[in-house]
Amino acid sequence: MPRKSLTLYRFRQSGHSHRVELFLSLLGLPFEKVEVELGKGQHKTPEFLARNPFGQVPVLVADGLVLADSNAILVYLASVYDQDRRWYPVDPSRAAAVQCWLSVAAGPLLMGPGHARLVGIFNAKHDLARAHATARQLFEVMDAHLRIEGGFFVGAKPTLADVALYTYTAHAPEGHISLDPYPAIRSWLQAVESLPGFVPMVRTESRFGQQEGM
Ligand SMILES: N[C@@H](CCC(=O)N[C@@H](CS)C(=O)NCC(=O)O)C(=O)O
Repeated sequence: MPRKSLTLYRFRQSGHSHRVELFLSLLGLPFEKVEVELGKGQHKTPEFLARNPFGQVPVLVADGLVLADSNAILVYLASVYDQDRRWYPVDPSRAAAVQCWLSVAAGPLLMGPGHARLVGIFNAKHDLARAHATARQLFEVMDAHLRIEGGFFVGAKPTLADVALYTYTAHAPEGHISLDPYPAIRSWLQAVESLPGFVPMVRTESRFGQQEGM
């Protein structure tokens, strides 16, 4: 297995950053963390924009190779370090199923629970009602899928789908979204949290406070 020097540019409250940090940890890969202070605009400096013109975290530098976009980074890490391809299956139908959930993580998971959380913790100007409606629709689909599929999103073992979906689902209560109505999602969160190498993302105080069942 190639041993590269890995540097992760991240922000501690960024779920996209945590997604990558979680996978590095699940793979048992040592890496250096560089905190990018979004509040101070460090992601919009010429130096950072040279690494990612979108001015967003995370960015991973692997032996000089600069990679942006959390899901692209997950695919890269799985392709290089998981020789058995357990996390990103070679089988076309399973690979497509994983890719489908990566798209969900970049779409409704961000627009729903992700945006609601930004309202809760940073008072962001997103439409909260719309974010809540998106989250409700998404979590109903995810919960129903998990009831049929069993333990994880694509089969009985964890894949990149679970890594990509974990953080913004687990932190949905920070956006005033209860996970109480979704028992299959709650069991799945526990299953991810039980994986060897699991690391949590820091909980952030939300303007909605902590409520029962959240
Ligand atoms: N598609 C990107 C989205 C990354 C993203 O939205 N990062 C946020 C932090 S969670 C960010 O850097 N926001 C600052 C900005 O967009 O200016 C990914 O998956 O990495």
